[in-house]
Formats: sequence, structure tokens, C-alpha cells
Amino acid sequence: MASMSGGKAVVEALRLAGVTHVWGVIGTAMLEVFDALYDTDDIKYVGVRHEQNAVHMADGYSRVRGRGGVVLIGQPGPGATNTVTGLAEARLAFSPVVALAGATVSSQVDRDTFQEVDQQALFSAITKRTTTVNTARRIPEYIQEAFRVAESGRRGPVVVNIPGDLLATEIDAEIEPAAAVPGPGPDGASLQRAAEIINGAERPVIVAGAGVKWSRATDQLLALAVRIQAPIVASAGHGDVVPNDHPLYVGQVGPRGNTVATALARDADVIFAVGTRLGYNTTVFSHDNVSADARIVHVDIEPSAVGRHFPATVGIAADAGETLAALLPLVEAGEERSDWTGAAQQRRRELLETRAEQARQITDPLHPATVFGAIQKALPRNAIVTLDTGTCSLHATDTVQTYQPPSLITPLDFGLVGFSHAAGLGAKAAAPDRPVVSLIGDGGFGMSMVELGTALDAGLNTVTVVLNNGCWGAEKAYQRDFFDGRYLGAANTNPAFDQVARAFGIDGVKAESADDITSAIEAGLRSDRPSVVEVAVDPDTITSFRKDSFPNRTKA
Ligand SMILES: Cc1ncc(C[n+]2csc(CCOP(=O)(O)OP(=O)(O)O)c2C)c(N)n1
Ligand SMILES: [Mg+2]
Repeated sequence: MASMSGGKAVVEALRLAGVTHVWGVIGTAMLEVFDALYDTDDIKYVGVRHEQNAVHMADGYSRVRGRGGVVLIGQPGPGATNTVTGLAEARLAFSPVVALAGATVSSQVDRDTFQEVDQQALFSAITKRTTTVNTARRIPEYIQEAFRVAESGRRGPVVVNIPGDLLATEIDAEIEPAAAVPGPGPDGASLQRAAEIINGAERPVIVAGAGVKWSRATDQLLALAVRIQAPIVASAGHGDVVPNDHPLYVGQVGPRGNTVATALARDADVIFAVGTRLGYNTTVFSHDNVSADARIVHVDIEPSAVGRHFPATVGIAADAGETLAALLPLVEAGEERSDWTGAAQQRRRELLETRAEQARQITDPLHPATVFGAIQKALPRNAIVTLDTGTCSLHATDTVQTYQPPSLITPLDFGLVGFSHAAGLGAKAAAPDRPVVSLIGDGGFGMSMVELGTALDAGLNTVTVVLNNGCWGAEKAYQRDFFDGRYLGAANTNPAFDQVARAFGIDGVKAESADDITSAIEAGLRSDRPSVVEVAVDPDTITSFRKDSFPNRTKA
């Protein structure tokens, strides 16, 4: 047994979890942890400017790494409350973020003492699990358990509150690697029934989601799709589940996807949904987007998600990759189905041609479609793209193509503005050799651009493209479409973002044309510094997405 401070034990537990980076803001409660990190070469501490962004960075990191990302909340109270938005986002994205939060010292708890807030209660509502360490010697156990919970089953954020006094306590710590938690395997009878349904399909479609990415099962998915000759559509925000130029890929389904993919889910006789909960942004929980007559084979690692919004003919609560691998030998080679799969491929080609046509149009200011085309030209095949929540980013979700899973990082169902830049920094830390390009609106970048300083300090050289339409576009569109253009709070006055970037000491460029955009991104990707490319986009192209939110939706 080794004797060490509670703070040192935290760092030893993090080393065993294999994390390369931790993200946070320094604070009194955690100084023993910082002191232990001072001597640790294999974990890089990234000091950020706002705790919310630390969570987005850890989230982006975890999605690319495929395992946990860590936040250190140095300060109880305000440091902790600043992470709330990030953790709530990570919960709806099912990201394995592990946040270690300094907490009020034990002797002061429940006295309305300095900076006291009930962190156990606060975080419980927005995490997969929240715990509070009660004895210093159990610090390693709590941290290891946090990783096991965050990284197993349906992933999710876990907070461990650690009262500051425990970190200063000397403990005898024996820290062993935590055993991996195997996912539940698919059962044979359900697999047989699933195969029978798939084999009997005339109009099959595969709806693939994040579960396939978490289990790194793109190859198994493609093998199955090729064998049964079924088109693949992605759930919302998970278009990177397969290389986007695979001949069977048709794009993202649902209101944020494209009409070709959505029509497949609406017209199919068999839907094989794998690694997806068929959540709101994918289906709006409505048969407008999912055939009411289809037989559904639903695979998700979370039992309560299987068949929840649409009854499953066969439900399998299991890991996506294991299920795909087990199903492959049971399914029969599909016929060509020129009137279904072939027709979908033809419509997909037409859609891409229309988009290419739109990308060639030159307007002043530029249409987002032109901008996306110019961005695409600059993206190498191994690029990672991060997106935000504005109208431009929502259009980019299905339009900008990526090829190497995982490669698309979006705010998913929490739909928050101000995510993309920070998430890109996390992604870059997890994959330093891959180019990272972050798209974000002027509103979102205004919320988060303070992290340019973090990017510079930590050497996280991403390229951020600011799509500037001078407004909170996605909300302005609702005022246009549903409130007769009575705009209030929709306009956004911005600084020159390229100059802001230069003031931070990084590369900042204003791109005036499509060619400018492509070459500015290419230069940014070659640069040994982070960079910002500001692009003026046409404010008249904004779109309202959530038409269902308004009673008078027929007006749109
Ligand atoms: C944190 C947060 N605040 C407010 C909103 C509501 N909202 C959704 S989209 C949007 C506009 C975003 O503007 P911008 O980043 O400029 O992107 P644009 O829509 O103009 O492309 C707003 C305010 C939100 N989703 N998240
Ligand atoms: Mg905007």
C-alpha cells in the first residue's frame, strides 16, 4: 500500500483510466489535485476560460476517443454551477464525461457557508450518476466507479463531488485497474426472429445511430447492409456512422436530415434500427417520419429505450456491434431491389447533384450552400467536423460530408448554442493527427470565443469557420414565419471576428468568396496555430426547424 494525499490518489486513478487530457478551471478545493498533476507527465491539464466549455471539450474528447473525458471543477459553488449547461448537454448526448468537483469542506456542510450549494442534488438531475465521496480512502474507488458507469451501457456523464478536506488527507491507497463492464449480449431467439423479419423484407431500411459508433462497429454495419442490400440512413447528428460516400448511405433521417432518407423510413416495410433510441430529432416521435405499418427490429444497449417511442416487433437490448456481428451469418443475401434500394440511390445522386448545383451559385452575401461546398473542398477525408445549433449548422449536419467515423460532433438533442468551438478543441486533443474544422454561427461564437485563448495555450490547432449572418438566425426565422416579422432580440451586433482572433494571437481571416473560404481553411489546417475564418452568409436564408412547436404551423 502506498501512502499519498487524496489529491494524488485522484491523479493515480485518472492515470489508470488512461486519459491524456483533463479540462478545467483552477479552484481552492482541488489544489492538491493540481499539485499532483504538476508532477505528472502523461496527463495534460488544459486550463479553460469557463467551466461550461471544459465540459464541451471533455465531451468532444470522449466522443472521438470512444471513452471517458474528464473535467476538474476546482471551485465548489460557482465553479460547479458553471458546468450545469455542459453536463446537461452531455447527458442528452449520452457522452461519458467524468467530472470531479471540489465540494464544500466536510466541517462546513449545511451551514450556508461560503459558496455552498448542494452539488449532490444539483448534479443528480442532469447526470447519469452523481456521488459524493465520504471518506478519503475511498476516493480511488469512487473515481473508478465513475468511469465504469460513464463508459458502460448507454453512456452518460457522472459527477464525483469530493470535499476539499478529503483531498488533503493522507491515505493508504491501493489502486487497481477497474474491470471493464461487458455489455449485454443479444439473445439467440431474438436474433433468429430479427433475421426472419429482415429476410422477409421487401423495402428494408437500416436506421443507424450513435451506438454503432460507440462500439466502433461501422464495418459490421456495412457488411450487413451490403449483404441484405438495404439502404442505410443515420439518426440525427450521427451521419458519421458510415463513410458518407458509401453507395448504400442515403443521409440523415428526420426533420434535420434530408427528404430522401426520411422517405425511406416512412415507406419501409422493415426498419432495422440499430444503436439508436429513435429520439426526437430523428423522428419527432411521429409516424410522419417513421412508417406506422413497418415491422421494427430495434437494437439499443439501453433496455428502456427499445420500443419506447415506436413498438418493436423484435427488441434486442444489446451492444450494436455484437448484435450486427451475430446477425450477419443469419441474414440472407438480398436481391438487388432496383425499385427500392436502387431508386433510393438514384434519388440520393440527384440530391447530391442539386446540392452541388446550389454550391456553385454565387450570391452576395454568400448562400450557406455555397459556403458548405467551399468548406467541403478543403476537408481531407480524415477530417473531424464539429457543429453548433444555429440554422447554418443545422443545415450543415446532413450537407457537409465526413468519411472516417467518428467525425461529426454536434450538440445533439440538447440543442445548445455555443458548443462547436469548444467541442472541436476536445476532439483535436483526442485525435491530434486529424484535421478539425468547427462550424459555428456568429451568436454561438460570441458565446464561446473566449476559448481561443485555451486553443492557443494548449496548442489545439483547429480551424473555426464563423458563419456570420448578423443575427440569432434560427430564432429570427420563427419570428419571420410565425410572428409576422415582428423582430425583437433577433439582431446580433458582432465584432470583426478575424480581428478578435488576431487579438488573441492566432490566425484570423475574413473570407470574401468561395475560393477564399477553401484556401483559408486549407491554410488554417497547415498552420501551427489555431485559426478563425469569418464568412458573411446571407441572413435571408435562415430556416425555422421546429415547426411543430407552433399551433399555427400551417402558415410556414
Ligand atoms: C444556449 C442557448 N441559448 C439560446 C438558444 C436558442 N437558439 C437556438 S438557435 C439560436 C440562434 C443561434 O444564432 P447563431 O449562432 O448566430 O446561428 P444562426 O442561427 O444565425 O445560424 C438561438 C438563440 C439555444 N438553443 N441555446
Ligand atoms: Mg447568426
